[in-house]
Amino acid sequence: MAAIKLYDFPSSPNCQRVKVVLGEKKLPYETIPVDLKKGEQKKAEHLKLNPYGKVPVIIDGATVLYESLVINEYLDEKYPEPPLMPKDHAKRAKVRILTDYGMNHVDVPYQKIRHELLKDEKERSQETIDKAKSDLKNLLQRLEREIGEQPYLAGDFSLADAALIPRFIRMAGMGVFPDASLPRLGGWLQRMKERSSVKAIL
Ligand SMILES: N[C@@H](CCC(=O)N[C@@H](CS)C(=O)NCC(=O)O)C(=O)O
Repeated sequence: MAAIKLYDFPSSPNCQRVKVVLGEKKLPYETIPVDLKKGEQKKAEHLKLNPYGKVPVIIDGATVLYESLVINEYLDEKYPEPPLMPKDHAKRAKVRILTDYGMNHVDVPYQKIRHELLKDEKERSQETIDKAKSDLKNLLQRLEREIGEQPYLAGDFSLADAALIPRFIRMAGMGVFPDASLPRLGGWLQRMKERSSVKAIL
């Protein structure tokens, strides 16, 4: 079996979530670097693979795919061992709801913090950062409740955990974790960091 090709930029969270799934499934893959800083993702050659001009892209035999969440669902369906989605339909839907929540519903404060931290230190507004962090922590309470006493977001390790871990690693870097109001998510983050698929992206 030819190795899957992954068009990659190492610090890209969108590429990292695909690498977590490749790692969980122990699928061999070859990375093809795309230098986002040089704009290689907008070159005609890359646009033929991904019309959005972004990474990740995977090539698996004759199949070319982009969009990290779609890639991960494809990998789970094509390479079912170990399964990263529950069998039960309602639980599968729940994995998608948690993924959507962690990707989209917490995005505004998350991006606000990122945006501020990208500025020169003297141009940053600490007030904006503090407010966005507080909003983000409030939104994360939903996931804190969802995980409850379970080891992973939807029970067993699933595509929801793979989808959200790159973002949570960044949140920890922003000082959102550890936080006394989010002890279960803090525990989850630690458990995730112990998985070899996640260690590979740290
Ligand atoms: N929704 C896409 C987002 C992909 C994305 O935004 N990738 C970033 C890297 S993390 C990228 O290629 N940015 C370069 C650009 O937009 O020009 C996915 O999940 O794959």
